[in-house]
Amino acid sequence: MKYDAVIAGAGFAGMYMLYRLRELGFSAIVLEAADGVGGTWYWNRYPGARCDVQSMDYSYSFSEELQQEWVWSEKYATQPEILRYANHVADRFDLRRDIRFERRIASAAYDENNASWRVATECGETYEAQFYIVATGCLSMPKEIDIPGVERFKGKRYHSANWPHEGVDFSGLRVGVIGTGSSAIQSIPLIAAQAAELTVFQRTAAFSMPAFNRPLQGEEITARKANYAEFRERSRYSLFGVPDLAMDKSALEVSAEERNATYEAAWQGGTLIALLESYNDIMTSTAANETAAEFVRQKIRSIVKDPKTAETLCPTTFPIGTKRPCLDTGYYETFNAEHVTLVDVRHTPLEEVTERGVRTSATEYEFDAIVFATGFDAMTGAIVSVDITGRGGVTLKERWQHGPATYLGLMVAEFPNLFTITGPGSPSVMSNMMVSIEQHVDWIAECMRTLRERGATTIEARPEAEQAWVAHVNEVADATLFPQANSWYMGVNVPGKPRVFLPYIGGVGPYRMKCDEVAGNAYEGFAITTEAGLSAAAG
Ligand code: N01
Repeated sequence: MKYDAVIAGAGFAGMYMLYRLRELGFSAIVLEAADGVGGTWYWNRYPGARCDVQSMDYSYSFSEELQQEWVWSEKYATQPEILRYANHVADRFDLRRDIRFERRIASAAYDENNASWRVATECGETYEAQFYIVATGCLSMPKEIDIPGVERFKGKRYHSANWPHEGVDFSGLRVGVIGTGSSAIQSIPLIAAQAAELTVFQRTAAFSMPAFNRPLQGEEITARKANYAEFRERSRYSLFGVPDLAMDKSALEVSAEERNATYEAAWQGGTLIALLESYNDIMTSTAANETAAEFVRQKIRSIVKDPKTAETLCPTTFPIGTKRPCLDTGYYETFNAEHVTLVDVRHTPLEEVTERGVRTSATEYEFDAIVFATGFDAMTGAIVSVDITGRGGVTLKERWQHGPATYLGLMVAEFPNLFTITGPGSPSVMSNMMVSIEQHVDWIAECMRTLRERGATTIEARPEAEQAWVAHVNEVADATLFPQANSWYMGVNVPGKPRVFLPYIGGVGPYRMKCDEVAGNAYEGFAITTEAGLSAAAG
């Protein structure tokens, strides 16, 4: 059977894409590797996993009934609650009948003669569709563990992004955790609460702020729901996909007292962006940034009792915000416990995993279990893990060998009718993903509707439009401090990956307006073809 669209992935992007296409009368099928919906929330079941965008923001806005009826229990929802929500959405909108589970896509090839995609699964099935829509998520492909000897370890080995569904009991065990990014920072306090001994291997200290998570109160839920639509609209035209805070001053034009009072209020608010949005130059001026960074370092020093451990936990090698900041519940406090040890692997590098544990340049540590919270091949890893072939047999992997090139993060030249939801070059991970997912899905659905109306068969990014967009993405990033960090935003966490700023930092609102303008100008920068050949409609 031939579909209008094959959608890869049944996370929040794939589910909404299916919903919208059905609404427009398109036939679509979703192929999903897991045996359930939820994407990242299906896989990342490590202890303490929760979203660090507030639950009433991190949810779909497309259905007024859904957003009015669903009741989030906490300021920051846990992974099980978010997965329940994803399942509720799948049932409520009867999505499962068009999702094929346990189908990992192996390849997708564009057939120029039929202007269609042939998508093959690892289990040997083939699906044909006019459009191939990639909804595989930005942080879904765990990066290969680049520490020698991992297979040798005789104890239990876990990865935060592929956690056993039945959970893990660390009671009485000697546990090692490798990594101190968001996943580790959320899980470490809970693992420490069970383990007999916990050793944390830190390569780069992270900036983390307290989440001050709490149950949501009835009145605040009612108040938000009374004008949810207006609130969502503000998020859509914001910088990060949540309503902007007023940022009308430089951090350097106010007194130290005023600055510290502002930072303290932001800290107490328990959100990811309040501190970074306190002033308008924190992400562009090294001096301004340093005031915020030092504020957090002082907090770390005030929480962690052992001065040496506190200093090791203080990030000093990158500006605050240029690596994804973390939200925690009791992370720094955990290092005050007698049975918790921090190992600075910059000082004593991790050499190998052994049969009994982990060896650094200084000593061998013995463990019953090791948790790898070592992160992802972000933004491009999941996309190119499928062997995607475009016009003339070109592979996407080859096209992106020096870094991903897209037009608007939505399409790639030479890959007609291939859409990437929250692809590289779009705000994606620099935003509340729900807002960016909905924006991309709506844009793609409207584009497909327009093509159908015009009798068009293909749409493809023009190379010159793609080049101009890539240049713009870099130009905007280069005006900030982001390129200074060795972050996964820059691809640097994966050995051999080109150093390129992957998302678009120009802001969710301006980006949305650009996408709408392009569509309004007859899909400027895209080539659109009909059966009869190239259309003059696209600029
Ligand atoms: O991964 P990470 P993550 N030897 O890449 C270290 C989102 N997320 O899974 O920084 C030693 O951040 C690595 O060290 P370094 C969120 O966007 C969201 O924690 O490369 N160490 C780092 O400390 C987040 O940013 C939520 O020097 C090694 C850690 O492992 C993104 O996902 C929750 C190493 C990896 O940290 C990724 O988070 C969780 C090695 N060989 C995640 N290799 C919420 O919304 C890696 N490391 C709550």
